[in-house]
Amino acid sequence: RIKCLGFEERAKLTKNPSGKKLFEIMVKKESNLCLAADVATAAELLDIAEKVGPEICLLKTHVDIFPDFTADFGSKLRAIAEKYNFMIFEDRKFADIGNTVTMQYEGGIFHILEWADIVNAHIISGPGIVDGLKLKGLPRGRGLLLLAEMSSAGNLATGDYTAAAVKIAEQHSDFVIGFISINPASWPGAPVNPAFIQATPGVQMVKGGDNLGQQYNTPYSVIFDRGSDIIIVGRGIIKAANPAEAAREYRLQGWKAYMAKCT
Ligand code: S5P
Repeated sequence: RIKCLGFEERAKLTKNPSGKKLFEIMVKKESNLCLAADVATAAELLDIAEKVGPEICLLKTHVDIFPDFTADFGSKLRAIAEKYNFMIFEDRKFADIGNTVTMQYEGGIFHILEWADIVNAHIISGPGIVDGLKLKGLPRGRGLLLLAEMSSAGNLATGDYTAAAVKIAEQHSDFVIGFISINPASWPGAPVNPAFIQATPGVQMVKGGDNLGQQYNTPYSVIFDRGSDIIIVGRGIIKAANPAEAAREYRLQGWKAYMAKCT
């Protein structure tokens, strides 16, 4: 096994301020846990952010699911993120041409650029999508994750598509901070540049899935076997009887797997 660089060293390799801050928070909080806060309302999101805040390095939102979204949502969430020292990732999955995504990123009702440290994008439309998002995001110190793989059954983000995501990331390493990935240890030429962070959805305490194609692996298999850095956990935490307790358990499992790999 190739010796693994710690998050502390990797913070120094990234060229993007949000990527650097994320690595630093992970070290400080001993957390490689991202909460996928897919709750029903903005009010519930702010509530769960308060409860789970101490356990997470990153909070992932799907802001377009909230019926009660208001213009002050971003500043309220940012205040909680400051208080507990986590970053905010809007899982917007931009997919259009460069010019269109600049408007989707900045405008509309949600003004994602104003409050999200990190967003993500598909590369289906080619590298122009990164140029577009970068035009708005980089001056604000924001970062971008590229979807190199997906967790759902039958998805098409495999092989050459995954390799293309890595190539685009390398060409924009000032703005791209890493990938949404499933098994980066299996990519050709792995491990990829350690400046890039790997974040993996489809995580629960037991392997399995839901009835709409989601596929789950355990924190240990994701971090230790599959070479990821961050576990993204949604229903494993938000549907638990005690989300704060569940988040703590995921944080400990995720961190233990990182320690087993890197020390
Ligand atoms: O390939 C993917 C990419 C993402 S970002 N598969 C995913 O499941 N996600 C997101 O991760 C998804 O949108 C959801 O917010 C979260 C997984 O939630 P869970 O409840 O299945 O843990």
